[in-house]
Amino acid sequence: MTTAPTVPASTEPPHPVQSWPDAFAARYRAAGHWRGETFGAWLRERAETHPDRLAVIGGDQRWTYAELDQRASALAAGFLNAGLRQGDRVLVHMPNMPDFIAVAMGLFRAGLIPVYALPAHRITEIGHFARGSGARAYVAAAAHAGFDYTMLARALQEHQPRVEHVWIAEPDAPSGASAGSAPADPFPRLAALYDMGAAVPASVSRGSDVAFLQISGGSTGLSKLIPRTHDDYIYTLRESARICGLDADAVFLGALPIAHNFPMSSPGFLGTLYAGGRVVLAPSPDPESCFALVERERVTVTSLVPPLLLQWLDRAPASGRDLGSLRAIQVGGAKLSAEIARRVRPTLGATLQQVFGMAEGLVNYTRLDDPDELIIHTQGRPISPDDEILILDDEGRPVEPGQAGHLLTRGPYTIRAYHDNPSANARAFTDDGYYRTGDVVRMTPEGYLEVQGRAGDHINRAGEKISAEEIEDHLLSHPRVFDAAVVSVPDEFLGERSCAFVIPKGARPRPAELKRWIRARGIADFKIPDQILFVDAFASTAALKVSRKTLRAQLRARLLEQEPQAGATH
Ligand code: OOB
Repeated sequence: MTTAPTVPASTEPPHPVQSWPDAFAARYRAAGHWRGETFGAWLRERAETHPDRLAVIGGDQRWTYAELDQRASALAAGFLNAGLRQGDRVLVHMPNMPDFIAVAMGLFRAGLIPVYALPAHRITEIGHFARGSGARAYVAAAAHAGFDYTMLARALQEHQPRVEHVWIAEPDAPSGASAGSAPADPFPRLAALYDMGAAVPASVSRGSDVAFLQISGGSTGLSKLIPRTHDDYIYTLRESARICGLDADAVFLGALPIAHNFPMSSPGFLGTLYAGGRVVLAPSPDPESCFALVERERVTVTSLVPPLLLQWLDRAPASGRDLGSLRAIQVGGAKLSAEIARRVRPTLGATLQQVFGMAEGLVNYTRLDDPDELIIHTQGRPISPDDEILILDDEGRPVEPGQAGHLLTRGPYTIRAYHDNPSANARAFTDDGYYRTGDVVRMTPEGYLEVQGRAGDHINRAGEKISAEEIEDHLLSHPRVFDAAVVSVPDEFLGERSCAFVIPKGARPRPAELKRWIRARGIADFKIPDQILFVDAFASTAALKVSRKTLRAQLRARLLEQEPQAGATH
């Protein structure tokens, strides 16, 4: 007797979607926010209107709009020829290099979905994104800042066999040719795809399709994946470019890693290209290399996090560089102090623009012509008249005007759900679709937001978000750690740094050993605790009844009490 072969349950991971209730979608379309534009189509349109205008500059590459468009098409064809299918997810793990932009545009054109990782991410994070997104391919730079990404690619394929394809970009490889010496790894080179001239349509997507997955700052546990649609994201590009005064003469310097939502789209490199301007990519954000690029390329605008701004302010006067082309310096990602904000115009000769945004959506800007008072003291107001803002007390009631409370928001470019994550969605979104940002803010009489801090337990280290829980889990994996709690400590330079309280199990390990241990687990360097303190116990008798959140708050208070100077040391 024969039995029918058992069909394994489908293991196809879910396709990313993002949808707003019909009435909202209709409203956003009627208002002209969502226009059915797609990335692939607008790039082609720009390339046809001004083919010879410079679009992207980085390393020794200078690409016009026509060249960028051709490269996007060649990559789109190459990815599809290799066997990827429309809707497949592709991890993009690259520093600031022109290939990054060609890859993003090529994936859009092919209807493939980029998943953006930061250059600092390591195998643990990349594995998590690969699993969560069901990625079938990984595109990385060969090496950057002393790290070999081809090793990571090998480890990734070993652990995630679904990642069938890897392409490696060589920095400064001569265009259209593969790099000179034979690579030490088995992976195909991205540059080889540029040689395939196959014709592909400008776009195969609809405006309502998910264009890419961005990663969340990760306030609890590991980062979540954020599906953004062509319609919603292009709306932010169009409006951000307008609010920031970008046009065809704009020259944007990508100093922060452009995989991050801020330099990507607020207005970032995508907003600049959308406006027909020019993008200059800095390989590193350090002031000297950036100042040289500002002078050489006549940069008009850039985006920085507060600690980087501090370095720029310190080094600009003695740099001997002509920074006179700079019109606006955008600062965001973490709270900027008024003291520092005040120094921007006198020192850099440019208007400060504060930017308070999140990869989930909502972005606020101070406007370039706002009075100094608002530019220096607030984090701006929303992009859209249809951004809805709630500021609620702990019980969920609206606060009195001018009082601080929890910021919730919904609108034409704020997501309604994370990708494939019901438990996170239940926590992060209200029944009527508001996103709980986790930020505590107050609103000024002019309708501008002032960020007071975070309600949740994450550390905002120079704009890089670190989840306390994620690092505690890494510490707990060490055989000599009984318990651990990670808290944020104010830091003059970083804004916040991380401190891990550890209860040892038996003999106390050395802090350096614990740091090595965590690093060896393959996570981004910025997540390694800046400081490790050993304690015998966390709290007195009630310890078991204390929530992690309360515990972290107690430890933090204890630290600041014992070391009042903690806020002033590095
Ligand atoms: C940006 O995006 P994410 O997703 O890395 O982090 C979002 C969080 C916010 O919820 C807030 O806690 C913090 O970063 N944040 C700020 C801030 N800008 C962001 N806190 C105080 N002041 C600011 N100006 O960081 C991001 C995305 C788009 C544009 C700008 C920043």
